[in-house]
Amino acid sequence: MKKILVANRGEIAIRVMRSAKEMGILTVAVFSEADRNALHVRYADEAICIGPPASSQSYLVIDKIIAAAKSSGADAIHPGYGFLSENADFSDRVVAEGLIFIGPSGDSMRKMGSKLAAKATAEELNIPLVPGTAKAIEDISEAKKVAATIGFPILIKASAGGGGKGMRIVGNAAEFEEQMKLAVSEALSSFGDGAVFIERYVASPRHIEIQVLGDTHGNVVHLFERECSVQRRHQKVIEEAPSSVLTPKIREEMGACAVRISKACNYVGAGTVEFLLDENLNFYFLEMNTRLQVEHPVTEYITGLDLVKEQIQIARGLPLPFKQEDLRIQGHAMEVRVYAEDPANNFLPDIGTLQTYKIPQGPGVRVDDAFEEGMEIPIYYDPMIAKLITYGADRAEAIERMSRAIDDYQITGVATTLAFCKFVMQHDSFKSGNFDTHFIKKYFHPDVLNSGVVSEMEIAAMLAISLLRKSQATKVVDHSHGTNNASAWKRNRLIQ
Ligand code: MV4
Repeated sequence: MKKILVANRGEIAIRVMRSAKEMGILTVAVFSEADRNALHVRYADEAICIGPPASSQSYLVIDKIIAAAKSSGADAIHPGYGFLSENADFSDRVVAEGLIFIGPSGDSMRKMGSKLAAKATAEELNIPLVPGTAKAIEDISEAKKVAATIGFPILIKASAGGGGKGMRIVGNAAEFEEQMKLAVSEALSSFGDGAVFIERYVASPRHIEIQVLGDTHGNVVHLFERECSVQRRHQKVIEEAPSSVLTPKIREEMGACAVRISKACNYVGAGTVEFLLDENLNFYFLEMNTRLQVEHPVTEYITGLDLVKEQIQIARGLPLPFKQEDLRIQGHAMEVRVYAEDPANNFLPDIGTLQTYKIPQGPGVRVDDAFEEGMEIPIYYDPMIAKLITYGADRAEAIERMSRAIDDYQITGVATTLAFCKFVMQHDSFKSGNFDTHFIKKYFHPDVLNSGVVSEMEIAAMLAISLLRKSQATKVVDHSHGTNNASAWKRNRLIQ
């Protein structure tokens, strides 16, 4: 493998290219017309325009990606996450064209792409599942009986869905039939597949996922877990590794289940097996994601591995260079996703120019981004500006470092979720590790972003300083030593 085309954009395209460069492999970027000046284009050894801004006319068009690979002489394609990364036909096509797909086969993707098929595989392997129907529901009265034995509330899920799409909670038997019909028609129109199934509704779950790596020789290891329970409308906000609640025994059991299900679908490359964990620490298999995930850096921090390099070596046909017993968790890592969204305004995406953009630095701080000061956030794609990842000897240090890094992050020109992430880091429930997937719904209200940040006394002090400054025109030194929650750079901006 001498040249990799990265079929993606933004931070993940750059992330992949960095590892390729370190391995002496050339890189090819593809870009839409909206991304002409994007950093992934500048970072690559060469770049090819693949069409108009809409991803349906550029980043999602298999023929254009293949043509770009051919014309650039790339011998491999890395799909990143999102876009074509979990498209089984794309994986097959890349291989059929004589190129290397850095990821699993189309067959593995298909086996895990259907939730019902994945659950059936898990059941055969004695992997715990949430009680429910094992097959698509065809007979509503039959399903109603199953629901009654499981007990309400139950959850209806679409087999072709994922990430929470097409889910419906049903509180009692009276609502069941109507909700069922709605779920089927929604599944049909959204996914072209009306298959739905039901599960007992786990009321206060945590979302724990296990990272796996499989090679082409049948070896599979797990790289422990990530906890992603802090989510907003199925969009992950905070991720960490390890989870603060797993015991070594449960970790080992979940890891073994993840390895078994990966082996069952002949998994090759980096993948993630998702579980729900209930209050009694019972875990249940949910689904498998057949790609490198957004939150992979927290796993890199605690294992010391470079997951993209591992993906590349696996795609080259090399056996995994370590065994399960060689792997250890070291320290604790935390990741927050910085979005151009306004937490004070129902997280509405905010577009605009990054007037100020200065990233935090220092020990244990990593920023995966694809922006520079003065750049615009394009409207066509995901509004994620960056991933901010911190590492510490333990969870408390990772959190303290994250709070500091958030304070040091300087972004003006667009609203961001940074202050919201700081709120989470400072919350007692989060700090104590006592939280579930309802954390944001339970604790977050836009008002919390303002309370305590600037007191009346501080406003009076700022006013006094600013008046003094005007009259003396000399530099004012701030001696408040962070007595409020705003970082010094923000306070000074207020003063000016
Ligand atoms: C559940 C559940 C409760 N009970 N299944 C949401 C995403 C999809 N992968 C599965 N999801 C859930 N499945 C049962 N039987 C609750 C969720 C869920 C959730 C899961 C993980 C992280 C955040 C979540 C937020 C809401 C619901």
